[in-house]
Amino acid sequence: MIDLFTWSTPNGYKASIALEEMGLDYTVHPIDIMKDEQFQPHFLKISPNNRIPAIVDHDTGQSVFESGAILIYLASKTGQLLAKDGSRHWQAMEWLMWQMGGFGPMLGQAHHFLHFNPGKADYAEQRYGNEAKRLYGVLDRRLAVEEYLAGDYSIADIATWPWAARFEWQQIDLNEFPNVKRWYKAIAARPAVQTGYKVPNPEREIPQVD
Ligand SMILES: N[C@@H](CCC(=O)N[C@@H](CS)C(=O)NCC(=O)O)C(=O)O
Repeated sequence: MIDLFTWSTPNGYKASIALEEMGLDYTVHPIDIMKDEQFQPHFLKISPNNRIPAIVDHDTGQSVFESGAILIYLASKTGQLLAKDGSRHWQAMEWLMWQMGGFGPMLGQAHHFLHFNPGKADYAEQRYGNEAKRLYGVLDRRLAVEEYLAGDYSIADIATWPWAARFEWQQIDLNEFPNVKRWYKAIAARPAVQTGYKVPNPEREIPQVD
């Protein structure tokens, strides 16, 4: 059994979607970051950077924070959704790190300035709006030559897709990125993604594109 500490955010969805895809049993512990629950001492013991998601695997006694590390941990535990070695393994790692270092952090800033605080900082809105478009272009070019980021569906897609699901907050029109749109819809149709997206809030609906 695995304990999952999470909230309804892109980084949280990565963990719940992976657990669903891999068919692992888990117990959800909501950490309401709007109420500063991420600063509770019991949570800081397993996630010292006060951020969700985090897991505790009671089979092994291992706790893991940072969504990328959680995805690699779960893939290693189950042997699923990450090629064991060779080129496809390293492609998945490349795109996972691209998401962790670029797509997630830059889009997080786009949410901050474009969605939550419009009109407060023109430079920041331009900077992160342009960076969002650039990153979607990178993703689109990759998905023009591969069905998924590392060939087969993998933890790299699970890391990236929940951030693309906030395209409206980022002022991104997925029709301008047809390969991303095709990939987005294919992943949105997966039952495990639909279930994982409702953790911990069952009322959350996946944003749809025509
Ligand atoms: N690099 C971390 C980022 C996690 C993160 O930013 N989590 C946000 C929600 S998406 C959070 O917990 N924020 C609470 C806070 O900033 O105090 C990861 O990928 O796990």
